[in-house]
Amino acid sequence: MKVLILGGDGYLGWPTAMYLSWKGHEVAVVDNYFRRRACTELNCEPLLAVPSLHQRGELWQAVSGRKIQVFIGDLCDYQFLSHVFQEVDPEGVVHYAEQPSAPYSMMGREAAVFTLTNNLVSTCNVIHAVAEFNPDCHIVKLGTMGVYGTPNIDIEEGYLEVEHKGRKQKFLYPKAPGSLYHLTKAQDGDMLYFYCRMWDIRVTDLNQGPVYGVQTDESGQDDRLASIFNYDSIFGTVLNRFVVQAVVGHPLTVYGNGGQTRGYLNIADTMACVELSLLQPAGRGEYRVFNQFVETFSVNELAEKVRGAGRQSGFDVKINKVPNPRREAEEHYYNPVHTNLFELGLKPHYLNEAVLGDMLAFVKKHSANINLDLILPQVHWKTENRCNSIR
Ligand code: USQ
Repeated sequence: MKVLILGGDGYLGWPTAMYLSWKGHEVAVVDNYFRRRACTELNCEPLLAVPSLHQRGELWQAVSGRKIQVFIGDLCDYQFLSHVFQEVDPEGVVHYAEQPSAPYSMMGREAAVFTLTNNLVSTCNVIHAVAEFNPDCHIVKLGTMGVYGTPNIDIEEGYLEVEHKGRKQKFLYPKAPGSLYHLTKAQDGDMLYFYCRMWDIRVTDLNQGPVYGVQTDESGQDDRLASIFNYDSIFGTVLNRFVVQAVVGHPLTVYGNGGQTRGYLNIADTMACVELSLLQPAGRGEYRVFNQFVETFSVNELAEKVRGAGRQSGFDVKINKVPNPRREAEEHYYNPVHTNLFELGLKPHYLNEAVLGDMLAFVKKHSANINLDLILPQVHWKTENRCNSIR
């Protein structure tokens, strides 16, 4: 299949490109280097420096014998996107090209406007490019479980059937996102659903939980192929951060009471879910939603798992509750349905001591690069608490 990966330089985009390329798909990647620029500007560089996207493509070709076509540019520029679309003529587009960090989106006005503009205009342009150049092309957009918030009822996969005054109707599941970033994912979902109804495009929205892990089968062949791995409080996801904190002997930063529960998945499962969705596409006019995670944990449970695995690997891991910089429920009901991807054939990886042991070993190998200043949270959701250095 000819696949265009938008955001192909990112934490998930690059491993997905290699995964699909290794599986025999014809892959092209696009990126505007937002993540690299933001890390440099905010001085929160990833654990290991990564070669440019062109260099990654060349390295991959040397290792695998397969070619990944590279385009550098901005999806908010429709002329650029049109050029890429015509050149690649994709059957499937994987849209990862959104500003992905909740704390970044809450840093201040400029970051908020950038997040809104980038995430919504890029999605709008992708929809228009599909409609203009190949209306049959399937859009697989990375969404987030965070669009649902933490309601006191079970979370269904995208839709909820409501009975009201004796009549029934299926609606998109109500959304209650907890950051501006998460809000843009609710808004882009609404936009895609709208164009499915108006123009009969095909869309799969993958409502993904926080991802953990760094190495995949493909990047394991050469560390220079590894994903961008952030452990700072802006771009790092919680389990990746805890593993780094364990290695440097910093107490694990549990925010608030630590009862916040989310659906987690291994980076390898993200790759598999994207391929399963591409190979079994949504129908014309269908807005299909999958809840993409494997198991749920509270932050406290994650911290205990890291402490246990850390002990096995010789690290003395301490846990410390820090005041929660976010506004989120710290104790809540959480029971999301997640059967669709399993029905499509997902063979999940579970979080266990071996997986954590591999992550600890990888981080230890690069531990000389860890900057302790990046561990504590810098961005506070309430404006009056916002940190001066970020404001
Ligand atoms: N947390 C801590 N300590 C930390 C970091 C985070 O207790 O040091 C807590 C947070 O308060 C939150 C939970 O861990 O309750 C998850 O935080 P996260 O930073 O791992 O995840 P989040 O900000 O929600 O965003 C990440 C990705 C985002 C994706 C989302 C899926 O950055 O792109 O959409 O996970 S979900 O969380 O399901 O919305």
